Amino acid sequence: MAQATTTTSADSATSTTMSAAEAAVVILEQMGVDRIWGIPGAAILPVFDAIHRRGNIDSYVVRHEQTAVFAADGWARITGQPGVCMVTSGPASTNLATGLYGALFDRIPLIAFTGQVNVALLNHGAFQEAPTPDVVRSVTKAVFQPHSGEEIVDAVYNAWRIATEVPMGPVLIDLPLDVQLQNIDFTPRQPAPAPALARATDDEVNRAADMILAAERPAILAGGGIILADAADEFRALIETTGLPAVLTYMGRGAIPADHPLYAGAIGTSCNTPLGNELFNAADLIVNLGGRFADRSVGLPKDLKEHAKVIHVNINPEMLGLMVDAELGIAADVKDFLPRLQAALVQRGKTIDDYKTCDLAVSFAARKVEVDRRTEFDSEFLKPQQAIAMLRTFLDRDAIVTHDCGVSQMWSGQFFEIYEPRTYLVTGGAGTMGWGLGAAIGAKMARPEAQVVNLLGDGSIGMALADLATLAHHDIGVVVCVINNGWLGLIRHAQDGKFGERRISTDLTYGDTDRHHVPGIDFVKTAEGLGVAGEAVTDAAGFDAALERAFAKDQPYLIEIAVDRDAKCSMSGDGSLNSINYYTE
Ligand SMILES: Cc1ncc(C[n+]2csc(CCOP(=O)(O)OP(=O)(O)O)c2C)c(N)n1
Ligand SMILES: [Mg+2]
Repeated sequence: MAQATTTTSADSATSTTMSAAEAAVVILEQMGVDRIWGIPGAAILPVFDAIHRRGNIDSYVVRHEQTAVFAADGWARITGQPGVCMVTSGPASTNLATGLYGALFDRIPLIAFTGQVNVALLNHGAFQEAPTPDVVRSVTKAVFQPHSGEEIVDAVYNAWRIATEVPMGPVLIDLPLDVQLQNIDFTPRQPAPAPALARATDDEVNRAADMILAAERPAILAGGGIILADAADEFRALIETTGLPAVLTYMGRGAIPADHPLYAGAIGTSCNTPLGNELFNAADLIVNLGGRFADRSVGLPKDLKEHAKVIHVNINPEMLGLMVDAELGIAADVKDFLPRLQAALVQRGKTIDDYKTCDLAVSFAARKVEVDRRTEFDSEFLKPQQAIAMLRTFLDRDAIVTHDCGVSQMWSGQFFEIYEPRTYLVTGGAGTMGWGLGAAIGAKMARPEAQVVNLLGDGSIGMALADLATLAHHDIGVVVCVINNGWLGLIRHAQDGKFGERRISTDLTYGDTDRHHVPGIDFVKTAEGLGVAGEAVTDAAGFDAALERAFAKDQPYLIEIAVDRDAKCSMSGDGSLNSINYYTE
């Protein structure tokens, strides 16, 4: 069990006697926490009660624990600060595991509090005892189970430090009930200053610049690290000064606006643009800035190594060499690295005017329209591709969209253009169905003035339906757009492609309905029953009108979009970037 060690220094603040539960809340307040998401239960009540008595933190009850951790995650993706969720022991704590896993994968800072049985009852099979630390150890950055009131104080300060230290991640604090109730003399501490981030040496920067100059067709690949490091401005400056074409990973969306002339597209086995993959495949040098070389981004590493050398810059040394062996791997903060690389290239006399890849980028930009995917169809049923493209046109540039997992999400990865950092919230590593609604709740609370949409499939909303009530209960103006194809569509695609169209357990339709051509759950009635207004649409004109009504005021709203059940999605057949079937129907 990770036990806390004190890493903060005491200041001159005076000590006060209070319960350890209250001390935990005081520390959260000190860190600027003003809201939490959770569901109380007997084993965590002292902390909830301290929140109530002190009155400085708003507690938002949700309808399933996983929504609490997803909301904390969404909050953190917008603010850059840890979101906080709080649940009880046993099944409530194990319900957090999926959310913690996704946050660790995507390096999102959050802090989860769980209740636990009294210390003396640990390992005795008491009611709702779960081995929470063991359950979550491999899906958190750290886990604490304090066995004294003083250790709770250490744990909360250390959890905050660990969650926010780059690479960030989720931390869980498991609080035995009796320990929460212990009275302690509490003295607030000054949080320890954040450690300096890893920095490239001058030699590394120079070697990177020299490799770029020696390449014939270098391309810059931006990953999610650019977003997490708030380095989009530095990234754009590098691109604009040098004329190097930029391709983005799925997590890197927003690093440069999609309508920027030097944005060459997105790579991926499914969430790509054709040009992005084409440029990536044409490059003889890939400079990966803040990405992981995830399999769904780059396809098969051996294909990449056949045509390109690699420079890989990532703050997390564990990412270097994990998927792809780089000729030059640098563990560094991209925000520091980018301007230094830019200066090194400019110093070598290379700018946008004379850079040889400039022509390449411009020719790609010119071809953008030519090879762009089709978004208008004259078909009997509305195509999901068209609906997603329409949604993009309707929304503000800085609207936030969250996704779950499925073929609808892949269509969004292909058709939903992103213009600003921290507006495209996706469960990149985990691909979690049921995630997007919770993430949208956290995001909307972090940016109340923004349009926030959870765009997802009918299977995915099925995993989060109860938390439509959370939108209604707390009046959170998230608009949920359900692409209803009546399938676990992505899996059906896989059955069609690889298992001879043997479609087992992927058809979600049942019963008879005259509402439209996708029988099954009536999502509008369900939403209304939970207190959220909504409407179902079946064609483009209807969808446009529904969007107008949904965004006419800041309100929770659900639009069920009944789409062509047979629409085909372009994606890779064998996991490589070279085998994508590009459908135009
Ligand atoms: C929690 C979870 N369970 C299972 C999966 C596997 N999975 C990926 S996509 C998918 C189907 C998604 O269906 P839907 O939300 O309707 O989206 P569609 O593919 O039809 O657009 C499934 C079952 C997953 N990603 N997450
Ligand atoms: Mg579906």
